[in-house]
Amino acid sequence: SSNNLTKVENYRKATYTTPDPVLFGKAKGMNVIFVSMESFQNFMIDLKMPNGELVTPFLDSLAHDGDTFYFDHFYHQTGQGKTSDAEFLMENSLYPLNQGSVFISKAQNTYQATPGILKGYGYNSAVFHGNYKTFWNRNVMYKSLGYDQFFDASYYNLTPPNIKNFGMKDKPFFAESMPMLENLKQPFYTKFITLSNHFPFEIDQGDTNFPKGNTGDWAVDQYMQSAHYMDEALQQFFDSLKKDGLYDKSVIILYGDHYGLSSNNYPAMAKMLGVKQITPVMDSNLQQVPLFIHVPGVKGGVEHQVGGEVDVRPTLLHLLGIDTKDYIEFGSDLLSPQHRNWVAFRNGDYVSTDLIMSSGKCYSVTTRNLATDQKACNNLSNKVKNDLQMSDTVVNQDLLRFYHPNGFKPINPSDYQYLGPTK
Ligand code: GP9
Ligand code: MN
Repeated sequence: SSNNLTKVENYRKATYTTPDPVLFGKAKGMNVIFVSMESFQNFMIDLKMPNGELVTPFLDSLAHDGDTFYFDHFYHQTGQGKTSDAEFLMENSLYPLNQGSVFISKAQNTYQATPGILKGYGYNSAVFHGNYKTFWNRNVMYKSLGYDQFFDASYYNLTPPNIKNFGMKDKPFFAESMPMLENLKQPFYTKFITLSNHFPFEIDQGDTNFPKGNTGDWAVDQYMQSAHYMDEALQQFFDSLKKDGLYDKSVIILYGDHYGLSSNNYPAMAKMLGVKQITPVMDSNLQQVPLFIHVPGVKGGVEHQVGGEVDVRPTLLHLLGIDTKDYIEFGSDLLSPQHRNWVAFRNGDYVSTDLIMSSGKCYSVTTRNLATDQKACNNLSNKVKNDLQMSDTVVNQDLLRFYHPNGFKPINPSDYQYLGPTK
């Protein structure tokens, strides 16, 4: 109801994070290139094989080159919608649903997503993904988000040896995407969704020289190898962007969509990480996924603030010089000095600078033991639940139908058709 919308609007006004005045607009007019790194967790950054070799040397170099922002306390916030939940968080700054996939159950809603917002600034938008368009109901949802084009599996050469598991392997995926990317009208807003590092993390012989791990847990061992393959594919993608000049004109954002290894793998992971067992606090830490943001001409560095996928939208829009105060969103600009110091997980758990709620139990960040200040835990718990609930109200009641941000032209899904390549 409009009553509920007013409540949400007031909440939103009270939680809005003002942008950093120095960084605001530093990427104005630039292209945007998102890369969703399948199942890629943050503990992999700087991880070495027993022989001392880095597992993901390219991403490690981004983390330390000083030109890229690398967020090392950044968390996924996905639920059952996995990759699609991460996409939803990133582009709407709303939480996904408690159950099922919001891409499937709420694709007919009204959204004010980043592709739609950027349309008003002359941007053209496209998604690249080596699986078929109906997976996760993307072909329906992307219309509601305002995506102009969707280069799905039908645009790629899906014959062996290019395919594995869900679709295109990352190396041929990026290689075949380049001409399509280069043909887009600029400025563009694009998203590349990788696939190779998906469970069961299998890599064909000859696709990389990198060995499997040797923990004895096949999933963990293959994860090392397939993450390395993805790392090589990303390096190849960056090289192509540098060669064709897009690198200097584009904000590049890479993020791990959600965890890849689960509690089934914790015994082997404990061995690998050199600890007795994976505690609830460590389980919470393992929900960290890396986030990288490269802005041409802007110095980066390692950023330790606690944040999550919901926070990326305001961070990006502020870099592009678009103030988010008129939009209903639940994130907080990661690069703002006023960035909020907690992140909500979909199940009501959370992490803040001081506290960790893991499986409903509250721990202290400093001692890593059960927290003594129960009141502080409960306070934050209530804040987190309220944040999730407010977002759920927006999504479940389709409240953005009634909301009209200044200067935003409503998205009409029937304006879009993803017909496939013209043969
Ligand atoms: C499939 C890809 C993987 O298109 O997005 O999906 P996931 O299982 O990670 O959600
Ligand atoms: Mn995924």
